[in-house]
Amino acid sequence: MAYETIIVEVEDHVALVTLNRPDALNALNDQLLKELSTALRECQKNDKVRCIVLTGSDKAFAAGADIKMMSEKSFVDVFSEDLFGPEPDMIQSVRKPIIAAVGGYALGGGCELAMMCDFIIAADTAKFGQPEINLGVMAGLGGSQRLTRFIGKSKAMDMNLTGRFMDAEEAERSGLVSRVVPAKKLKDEALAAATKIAEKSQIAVMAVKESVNRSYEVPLREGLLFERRVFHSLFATEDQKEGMSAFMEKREAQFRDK
Ligand code: CO8
Repeated sequence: MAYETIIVEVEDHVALVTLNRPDALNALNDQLLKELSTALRECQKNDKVRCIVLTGSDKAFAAGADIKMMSEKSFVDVFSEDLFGPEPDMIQSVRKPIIAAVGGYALGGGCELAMMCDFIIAADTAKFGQPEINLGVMAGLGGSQRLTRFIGKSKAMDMNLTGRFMDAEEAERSGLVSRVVPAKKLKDEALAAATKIAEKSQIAVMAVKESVNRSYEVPLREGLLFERRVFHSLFATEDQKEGMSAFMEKREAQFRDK
């Protein structure tokens, strides 16, 4: 499918999805979110894709939801059309891992989109923020919920109430991002991480994603039981036999996703 607001490239089992509205610093509008959710659905169906990297430009991962698109809307408009309701649900339902590679601004909906991914690799130029308060509104895609779970109440309140930006170093220290890399290496580092994931058993990879995400939904006791049962179930796979045999035979495992 031809897209206008994103670019999708598939190579070596990794899909690189690049947000591409440079004139608006990749601000999220209806078209971009629809194209993104369609592309991710295609990646989910495509057997050649084993991991996904979502990125933006050097200047901006995404500077938020499109303010120009929203400015004239009323409550009735946004409530009736359920503005930005369905697409995030679609992104959440992708079972293959999605790495956000964030350089420059990740603000408002941009920060929230990055948090919908499975983990964030940040360039040293990255700036995260929930500045919706400056527009007389508030976060609407996870900035008051996911961010609070990721970095804790105090910092989430600070960011959402003052609208201040957090640089990459603080974001790593606070647990928002998994690692910080030089801006020039951002794409390569994210693709290398994705390639490494693509080499694993995809059954185990999906099990990991489901299990870690579960930890945000259920109490610890339930989560631990879920984890243990999923761990047990992986013993029904050929990949478990192959992985453990390969270790004992001191060779690389050849996973077949079975
Ligand atoms: N929406 C639309 N256009 C934007 C946005 C945006 N969020 N951000 C930047 N742009 C546009 C600018 O208008 C400008 O376009 P033009 O040249 O036509 O005037 C172009 O991108 C370049 O931007 P700047 O000239 O402002 O670039 P600077 O380098 O001076 O500043 C900033 C960069 C700091 C990123 C600045 O652009 C900025 O503050 N942007 C807005 C950030 C923001 O407030 N984001 C939050 C938006 S609201 C939101 O995300 C809510 C999400 C939840 C929705 C949930 C619904 C259920």
